[in-house]
Amino acid sequence: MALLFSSKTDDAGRWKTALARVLPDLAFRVWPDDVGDAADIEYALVWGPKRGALKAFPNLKAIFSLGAGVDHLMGDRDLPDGVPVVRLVDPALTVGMSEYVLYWVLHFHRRMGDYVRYSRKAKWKKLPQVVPRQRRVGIMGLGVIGSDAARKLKALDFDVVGWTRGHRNVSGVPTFEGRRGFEDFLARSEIVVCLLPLTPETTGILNARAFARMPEGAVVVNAARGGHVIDDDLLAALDSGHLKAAVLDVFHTEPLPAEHPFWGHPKITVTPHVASLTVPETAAKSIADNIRRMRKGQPPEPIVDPKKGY
Ligand code: NDP
Ligand code: OXD
Repeated sequence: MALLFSSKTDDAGRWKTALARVLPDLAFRVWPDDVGDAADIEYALVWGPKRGALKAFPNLKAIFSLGAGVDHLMGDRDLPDGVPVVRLVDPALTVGMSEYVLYWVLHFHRRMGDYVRYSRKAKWKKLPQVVPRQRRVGIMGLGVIGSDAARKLKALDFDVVGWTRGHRNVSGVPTFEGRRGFEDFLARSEIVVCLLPLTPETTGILNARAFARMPEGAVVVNAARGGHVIDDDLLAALDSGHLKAAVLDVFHTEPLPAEHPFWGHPKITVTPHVASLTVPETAAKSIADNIRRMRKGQPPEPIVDPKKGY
């Protein structure tokens, strides 16, 4: 009985130690050099595995994503049939994402960027202060992460709403649903935070039309996936003055290429896909809990719906 680890970016050694602490009887193998007997592999823990590679394991019971997002897997048409793909839900990952969202919402709400600029010029200038109840924040995606961020913004008294596919009940957070709700959602949101999964439906959703619907001076924070944004449309919306600023953690190509116009753009802040990092020492518990569930004959959770892509 073994787990196969495959990732170019996550630390195999740290994961091995973290999993050994919570599941000492589980053998840890690493793709591609330490796979051992393919028949031993029951679980895969992966980030962007080589396409088709997971088909080689006849006894594979579950594919665990090393992150909350599963777009790195869903593009693989050669995933083994009938093996569930399981998203990572780790409270520490969620908290990190909410920290990132709250940090940037507070930054723009309190106009800290302006004060940093004034400070550099030795300029003593007070700006009008808006109460959070009058600051309209819109969260795209009220899943595990979006609902946590929305609840925390609500607790700070922001006027926060969410946008989802179907109805979601997040206490005190009104939701807009589906394509039709999207237009109204955008029109009322001064700070738009994208926390959607990347699927065929959400690819390119932050485009010229969406930016035009946002109110003049709106701010975009994308902590989801680079594929949600049409880069040229974002640049045009910022350069025309319609949007005030964008904070981007994720990109079509990562690392963001040195020549990309996002680097150094006066209205864009780039962070290197760090909105929240998967920490093996906490996330191992979620994997172990799911393996224990499966050993008892229960399904792991949450299983990705291949039709929805998340
Ligand atoms: P969930 O699957 O829990 O939630 C997804 C949410 O998006 C749901 O509310 C869902 O709606 C909504 N949604 C999906 N498709 C659509 C659509 N077509 N129209 C409207 N709403 C839609 O995901 P998580 O909250 O766990 O994670 C969200 C994403 O955050 C990940 O997929 C990943 O890309 C990103 N992420 C980024 C990190 C970083 O460091 N930058 C770290 C962790 C995650 P409904 O409720 O109706 O199903
Ligand atoms: C994730 C990520 O999906 O880190 O967890 O992007």
